[in-house]
Amino acid sequence: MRVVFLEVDTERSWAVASIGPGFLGAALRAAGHEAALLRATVDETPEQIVARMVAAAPDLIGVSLTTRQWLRGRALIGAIRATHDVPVIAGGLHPTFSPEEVLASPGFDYVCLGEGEDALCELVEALAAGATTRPAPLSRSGRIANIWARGGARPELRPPVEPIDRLPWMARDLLDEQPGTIHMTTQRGCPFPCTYCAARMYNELYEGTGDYGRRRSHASVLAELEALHDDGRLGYVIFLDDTFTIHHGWVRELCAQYGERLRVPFSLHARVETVNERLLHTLAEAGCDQITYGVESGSERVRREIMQRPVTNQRFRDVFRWTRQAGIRLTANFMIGLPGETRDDLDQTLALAEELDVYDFGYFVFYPYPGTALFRLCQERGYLPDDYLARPANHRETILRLPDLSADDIGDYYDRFTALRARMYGRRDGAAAAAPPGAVEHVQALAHRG
Ligand code: B12
Ligand code: SF4
Repeated sequence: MRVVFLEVDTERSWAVASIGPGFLGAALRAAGHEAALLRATVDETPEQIVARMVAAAPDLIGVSLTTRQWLRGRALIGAIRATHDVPVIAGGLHPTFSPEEVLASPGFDYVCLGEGEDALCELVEALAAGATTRPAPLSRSGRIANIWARGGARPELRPPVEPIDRLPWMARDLLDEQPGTIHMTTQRGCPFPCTYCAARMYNELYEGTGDYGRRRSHASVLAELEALHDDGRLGYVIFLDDTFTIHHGWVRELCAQYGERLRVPFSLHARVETVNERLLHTLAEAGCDQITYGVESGSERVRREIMQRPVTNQRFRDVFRWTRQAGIRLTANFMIGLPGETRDDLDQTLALAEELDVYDFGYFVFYPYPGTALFRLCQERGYLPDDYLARPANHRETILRLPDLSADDIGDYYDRFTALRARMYGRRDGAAAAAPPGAVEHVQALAHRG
């Protein structure tokens, strides 16, 4: 069977395509099926995308959706299905935590909850074996774990893939990477409890079925990188893991071998609580040239009481100083407009952003992702409008009605962050001219979350 993954761009394509289909496509190919990618760029009309999709001749369309991609994804799938009778399955963070809403939308036959490699292969086998009516039947027993069919009941969840090394390496042609830049994931799951984060919700989803937190072996990660190196494709490595620096022993061992065998510059995401001076020097010696830290707020109260991130501002100052001293470039992320935040808190955030003086930073208006603790709080307190799923999750304007901050207040702070960033870009103009090609794009691709 031929599965075509639809990648739904919501902005100019400055980044890699969704990671999920990279893994899913590799699993499908290993099972003897075909996988292809169709990227719907922002300039294309639905008619153009429908025509390209029809030409791609899918037996099944797969679409990976974050909440930001949901609105356009829904419209495109609706347009495709209005003229083309091909089954559609959606997966990723948004369908996993809003499955009923996705299945209620025209054109969506199946939703995959959680990890998709084994589930999608099973669905494709069932469809290939002659399931003529959709969305059911699915298998001899009528059910496939993780796959929710429209009109059916919520499925069982299969345990997380174990060992994670058994998964084939990502199908890189489905990632749409810039030549020379390689995106790697070495782990799944994050152990921290941040209340705004959708990534950590996998831990709750999988509670009772197995531990979602897993990491690949050094041998697996290095073998993949070496294969890419031998192909002449390894110019820069972006580690996409939520928090790369959780287990120092694992990181030190990887750095020792990476530094010896590959020596290609790389970047990663970390939390300030998970690094120390020694680790930062080890990373720098192996080739790490950039780290993105989630700062999120300059108000210790907001981090402690609202975000469940009880870390002090002094820790940021210390870690940022050590990172600089190790010769690693710094990027950071901030959020604006959380429930319970005040203008005073946002003044503190702006002040800390200015003080930390990073190479680049991302600043995002808070959007409550379905499934998260803050989503539930916003719903319970009536901050969330009823039609929230029909509103864009663009991180530039708030969808909330908050008692302590108006939409205008939030817009005002967003503009002040924009001005701060413009001043910062102005200051570093000379430095940017001297930066290696592609470095600024790496920063933009990485400065995207907490
Ligand atoms: C790498 C990454 C990116 C990359 C790639 C994006 C991607 N979708 O893969 C880039 C840099 C492009 C990116 C950008 C953004 N990201 Co991002 N990103 C991540 C990150 C850190 C890791 C993703 C990853 O490596 N996944 C590994 C794969 C294997 O897991 P997976 O994606 O869940 O896929 C599995 C299953 O979900 C399922 N599945 C997935 N898709 C499909 C499709 C089908 C058909 C099926 C059957 C199954 C299936 O099977 C897969 C394999 O098991 C996650 C955090 C996280 N841990 O998920 C945030 C995360 C996905 N990003 C997030 C956000 C908010 C963004 C941005 C909006 C940030 C911003 N403010 O600008 C942008 C815009 C993204 C967009 N296009 O909408 C949020 C999304 C929350 C939500 N509910 O929408 C997350 C969860 C981070 C967070 N803190 O909450 N991001
Ligand atoms: S924000 Fe980062 S550290 Fe917090 S739970 Fe999410 S991925 Fe983990």
